[in-house]
Amino acid sequence: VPLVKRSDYSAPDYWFDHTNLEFDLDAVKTRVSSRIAVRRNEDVDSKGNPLVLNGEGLDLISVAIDGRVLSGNAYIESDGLLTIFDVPDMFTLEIVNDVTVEGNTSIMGLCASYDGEIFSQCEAEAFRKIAYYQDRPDVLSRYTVTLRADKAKYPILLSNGNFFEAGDLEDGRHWATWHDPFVKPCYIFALLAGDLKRTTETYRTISGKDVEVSIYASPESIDMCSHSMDFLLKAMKWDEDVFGREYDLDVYNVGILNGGPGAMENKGLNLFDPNWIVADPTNTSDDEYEYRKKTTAHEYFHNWSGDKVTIRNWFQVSLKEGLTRFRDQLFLADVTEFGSVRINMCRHIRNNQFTEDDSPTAHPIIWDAYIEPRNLFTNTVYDKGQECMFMLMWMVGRPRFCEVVAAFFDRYDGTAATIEEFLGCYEEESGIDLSQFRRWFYQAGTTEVSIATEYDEAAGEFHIDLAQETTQTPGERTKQPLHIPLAVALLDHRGQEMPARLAGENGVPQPGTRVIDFTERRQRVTFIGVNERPVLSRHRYFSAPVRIKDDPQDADLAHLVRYDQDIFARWDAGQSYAARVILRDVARLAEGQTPAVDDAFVAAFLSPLDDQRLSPRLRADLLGLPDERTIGEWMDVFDVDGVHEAWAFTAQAVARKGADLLLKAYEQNGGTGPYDLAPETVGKRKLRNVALDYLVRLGEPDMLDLALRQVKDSRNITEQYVALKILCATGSEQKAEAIEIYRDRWKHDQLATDKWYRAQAAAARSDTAARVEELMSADDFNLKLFSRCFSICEQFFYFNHYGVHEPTGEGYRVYAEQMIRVDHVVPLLSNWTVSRSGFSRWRRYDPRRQELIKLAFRTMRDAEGVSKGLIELCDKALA
Ligand code: DPP
Ligand code: ZN
Repeated sequence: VPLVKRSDYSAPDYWFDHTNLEFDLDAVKTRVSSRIAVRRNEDVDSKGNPLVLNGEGLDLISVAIDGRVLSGNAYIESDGLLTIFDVPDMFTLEIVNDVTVEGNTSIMGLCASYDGEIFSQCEAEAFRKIAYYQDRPDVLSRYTVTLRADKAKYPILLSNGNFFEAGDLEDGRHWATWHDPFVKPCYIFALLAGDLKRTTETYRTISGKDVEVSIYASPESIDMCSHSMDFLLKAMKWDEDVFGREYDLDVYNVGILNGGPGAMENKGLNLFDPNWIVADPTNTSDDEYEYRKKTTAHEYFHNWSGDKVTIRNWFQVSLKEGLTRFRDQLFLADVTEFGSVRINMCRHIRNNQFTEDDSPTAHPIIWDAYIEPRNLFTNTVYDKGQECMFMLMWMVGRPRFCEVVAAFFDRYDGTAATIEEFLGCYEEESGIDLSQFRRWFYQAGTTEVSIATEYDEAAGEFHIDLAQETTQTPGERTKQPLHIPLAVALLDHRGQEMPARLAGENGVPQPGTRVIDFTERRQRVTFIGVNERPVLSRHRYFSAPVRIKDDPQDADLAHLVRYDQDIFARWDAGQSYAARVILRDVARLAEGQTPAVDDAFVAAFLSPLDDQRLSPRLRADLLGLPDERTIGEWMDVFDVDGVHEAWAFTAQAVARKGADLLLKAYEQNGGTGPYDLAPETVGKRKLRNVALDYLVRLGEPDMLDLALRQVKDSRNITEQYVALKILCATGSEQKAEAIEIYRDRWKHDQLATDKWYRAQAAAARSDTAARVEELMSADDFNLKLFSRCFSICEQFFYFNHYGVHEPTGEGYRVYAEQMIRVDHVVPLLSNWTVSRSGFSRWRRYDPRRQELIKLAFRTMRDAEGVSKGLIELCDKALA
């Protein structure tokens, strides 16, 4: 399998100025006729070069140039390439081919959805499974698309751009033509044909243009789309307000299909699986609601960051994904709470991006080489890429950064751009030199920042000694120091921010956050005029995606947990403190001792619970213990069993000490009606559910009944689902009853039932693997129902660390067997799961687990008929 290298890039030999596509759609076999206006690229040495097109799994019918059908020796088709010789400098290329649609569940190329719609998914390199083309993002073309299909089966015919014309044909067929006036790469081409219902709103843009915004969905789902429509309209307005981005087409269409491509930003025709967008208060939990709001907005924001300004090649994918995720995070922060958004992102990065950096697949944001471009959509590309955008924003302030981004969009509209071009634009607009900052994009690995402090009472000076070191990653020998913006503040004994000046600064000292430009391997920072020993609040608002290594006293951590005004730093102090306490117990257990309750920790950790200055949502966030996976990151060898036991012990200690307050929080924040989605109510529900989670850990029948009652009596899906999930983690009688009640109530509803699977797959128990196997192998479990299969795979193999790594080793066997089954049906999902679930870090576990994990990778790799992406991932993991 060929390796594609960044250094091998060269511009295409030919441009495609216009692309006309005609589809005779059919669920078995579809005929595609393309007519492309081709022009030789004068800027490269291409004279006399053949035209090379990608095409995979297609049945070629004919090739013609300027109306003349070519004979078989004018071209060669082999290994996924169609090479046409002796072409003129400018010509019309016409190709006819057939595509097999039937049985294509891969979510690549032309596919049939679970309910029978025909749709396309082309990112990253699947347009070549539809038509012969230069399938690369830097070939930009204007598209006209005509769809013909049976009118009764496919009354709706959609493609990119603006609707042009439609009409009827004989034999009960009809046609529709769409024209997209803006150039685009083929990976955001899309079509959709089906019997779908529609809901429409008119959006008036900032310049007064009316856009018809429509969502198309199945008759069962269409009434559940009003919230999605609302997200969309809010996102359109927000992008105008914050980045000055106006929508460009006359229509904006969204299609929702079961087994659709997750969420895909095709120009003017976004396609989704319901799990990523449908948000109805009856079946969508609060967390999902927020996630879908963010995803719906994300795909809309791609219209500028991805579609209008696209990427030169797949090495630049973070230019659209990192930037767009940055935009969706900023949007989410604006419509919820900034602190909470940062906490969630940090949690996600620690568990997923840092671990990716510490795996055999570690790579820089700008990759050097790849085999399967689908596997480039990583946590590093999205999340580290997004954090680079945040750092660039901290450096100039939000308003200025938004102007820089707007200038970039204006300058590169209609082109295939690079991250270098983005950084160059930033430098020009801001006057800041990014030569050192650039390393964030080209260097893999997580940077660890060590912090030591020293207070000189006599001199009134506070020194911070910083050192940075980046973890080793495969194939990179030396690591250069990065430019790290590190936000800090000094707190006094009352927890107030102290006024202080950095050595060398003049003027009146100001309290509040200071951003240190940390650029050397080692650097000393001195605050002057410090008249009492301060407590350092560091890494405020997660100002850089780095791991902090410091060793404050327990009392200082407790002080920060009680008082830090920066919500992220406050949360993080609680996380460090909790991890420290749990790790002490892990060590005790390893020596055969019993764990011990740390009263000072428990008291501090519970303090946010009755801090009335905090919103309920933030209180809930602060009360969350770092999960087992995160704790394990502090250990050289992950003691899975020790961490599991010590974690449960600490959670129980918090629950016991806080029982009264937790019960009060439970009672005072509950009883919310079914449809109230106001942020305050959502926050209250969150706090109530966190309280319930702790209370159930007490193991008392009363508390288990409380959870069971919540499943039974609550009229709110979030409350029902979370209580079910909490009970599933127990070995109680109430669990079985809750499982029955929930299933019976929701059996008619797909998305609510998906959560029935999730709740069970989430249980951090040693019998969960067996349950997951039972659920996935049951007759009524259809691997093609994407939202369901995704729900269980994500929840179990990705989130449930203990569930898969439990001591018997069954988890690994189930992992390998189910991934192979999934790979045969939807390789996209198996690749996604395997690339994210962290098993490639098998070296972090004990020798017995190492052997079992390696066996799982070998089993998957050697299984018959598995995808090349899965083989690539297994080979990398075993290397
Ligand atoms: N659908 C994915 C996203 O928007 C890939 N483009 O992030
Ligand atoms: Zn995206």
